[in-house]
Amino acid sequence: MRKAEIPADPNAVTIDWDRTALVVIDMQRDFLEPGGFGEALGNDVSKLARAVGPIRRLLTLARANKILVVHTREGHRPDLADAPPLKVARGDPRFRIGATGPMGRILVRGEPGHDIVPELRPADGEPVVDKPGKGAFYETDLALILRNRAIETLIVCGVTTEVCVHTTVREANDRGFRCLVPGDACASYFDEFHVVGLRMIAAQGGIFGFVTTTAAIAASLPAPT
Ligand code: TIU
Repeated sequence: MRKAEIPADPNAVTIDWDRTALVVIDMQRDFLEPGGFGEALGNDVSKLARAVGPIRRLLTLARANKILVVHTREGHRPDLADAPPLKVARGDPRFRIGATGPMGRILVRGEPGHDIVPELRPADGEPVVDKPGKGAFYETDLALILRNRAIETLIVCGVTTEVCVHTTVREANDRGFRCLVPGDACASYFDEFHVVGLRMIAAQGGIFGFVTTTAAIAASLPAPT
């Protein structure tokens, strides 16, 4: 047992690092770089870059302290058999899921755009969960991976705050996990959604999680040597 108290909104939480996982949501080129899914949806993808530095710091800390790291990627099979037709049909037909862009077919597994950005590349042995939806538990083996390690607390970071991070935190909360969200290690295409998304998590006594910072997490762990 490695207990720590992490300052958070609305209150500090006590966690056991041996039963905690860092879950990095969808830090994929398709969302962060021009020519992918995020831009196809009409977004300014440069707004997501600010989460990269804090997530790198969390990854370094987690790896140095032997904390489980799980990465997720949103995307679909090349035949799109797992892509709901209504999801595919949304938006400009030239830039839909499965259409070919500068980083390969948009939001399709195995394509360059589906990859995690190079700065945050998974280390050997870190599970990568491919998910067809916004939530990381929906039609994936994430719950099994976490249960096999007796995980009870998730530190959830990544993109975007109000879409895949939020959906995953809500799913995790309903499954009995305690969720800590370092706000600076999350990002959104919409400044106001990022702020309000974090407020929604912590409101009502932490209705489905606790909002903290990368610095607060770092302060509770031995620094990497
Ligand atoms: N569009 C948007 O904000 N997000 C997504 O489509 N997926 C994730 O959040 N990963």
